[in-house]
Amino acid sequence: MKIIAADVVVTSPDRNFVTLKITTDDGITGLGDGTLNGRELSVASYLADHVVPLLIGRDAHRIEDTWQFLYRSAYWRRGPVTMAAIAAVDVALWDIKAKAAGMPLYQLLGGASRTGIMAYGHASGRDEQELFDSIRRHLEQGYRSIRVQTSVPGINAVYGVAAQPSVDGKRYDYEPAQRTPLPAEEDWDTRAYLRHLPGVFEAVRNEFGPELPLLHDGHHRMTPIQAARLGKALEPYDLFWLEDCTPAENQDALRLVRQHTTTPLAIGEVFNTVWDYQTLIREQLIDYVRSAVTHTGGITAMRKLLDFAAQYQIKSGIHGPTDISPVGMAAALHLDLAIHNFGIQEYMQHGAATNEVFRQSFTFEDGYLHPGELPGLGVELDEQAAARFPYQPAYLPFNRLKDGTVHDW
Ligand code: EZ4
Ligand code: CO
Repeated sequence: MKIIAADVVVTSPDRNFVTLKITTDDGITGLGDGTLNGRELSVASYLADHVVPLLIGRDAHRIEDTWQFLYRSAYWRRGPVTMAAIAAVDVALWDIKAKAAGMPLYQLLGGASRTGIMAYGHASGRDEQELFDSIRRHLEQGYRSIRVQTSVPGINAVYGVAAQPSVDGKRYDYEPAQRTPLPAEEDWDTRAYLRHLPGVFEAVRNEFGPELPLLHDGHHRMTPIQAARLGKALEPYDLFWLEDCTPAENQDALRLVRQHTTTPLAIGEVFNTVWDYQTLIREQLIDYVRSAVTHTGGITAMRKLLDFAAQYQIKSGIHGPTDISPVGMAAALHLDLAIHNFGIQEYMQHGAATNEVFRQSFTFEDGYLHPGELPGLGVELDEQAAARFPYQPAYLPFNRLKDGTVHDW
């Protein structure tokens, strides 16, 4: 089965997405997600200019060989653009192989290890009432696990807080990229955040009881000692995880955090290879791997990363914000269903225009996701609909401290 075409489709229904569509000589097509939020065109160019010409004529069945060829023949290794491009190819080839086999992809990964995939949603509020309301709405939608993000007195714009409910009044999710010509400037004050957050979790626990799994994302803003203090302060509220407490490219920093708190730690949404986790996994410094299939070299690389983590009782928490396309989400769901060390899956829900461009077979019922039973990934791209939504520049925001210093966002 030879690859005869590979097309890069950039579309912006509710936001920008980069999709690779591979076509084989027997007419099977496969889709891969290469969306890198705020840097979409770099991946599109990497694919169209440097990868597509290498794919034509290759045997579509040779997934491992193609992965190794793209990774090693580039000479320059790793990085989010390269690894997103490799992921797009890898996932499209898995889609093709599963369609050729007439099976949903999870069957090729070993079959289902569970009946459903526990998802968590993103609740947020500018004050306690708005936050409680957002949590209630997520519970009504069926979510059984909830990420809690809140405004902080003295800070104008905080990561993770949806400014207002969308017009349909149903979605409270936070969408960080903004269609602005320059990145929006936000502000930050770690001491104010550390003072405020434990009280918010105390209030949420008092209102919603001890059972509801609660998560929180620190979004890389603390020093190790600040993160240690927060983890300790949140222990009474029994978090499912504290995510990205420090900028974790310094893996050694997590030793200090780990020594001070039993709050479970999740890290890795900005990582792109297993090497980013080497110390974190080997020394058991984290509890959940947050990588996205889309940014970490696809199913082939994620499977190896999660198998490595499994030997250390570390579980999956695959990244699933709206900047992962429905194709990338479907890939995550097939993996989630198949692996033994599944932890939880982030799920924010895409908008109506995105769902029109990407027809999906996965379901969300009673808080559990399932990839469906269609052969392959179970996602179809409507290219005519995609063409109606051309690329629009959009950037993630950035942070400045009160004195004007740029801080981690
Ligand atoms: O800020 O995906 O846990 N989820 C997150 C996301 C990230 C965005 C960046 O593109 O931290 O909201
Ligand atoms: Co995060």
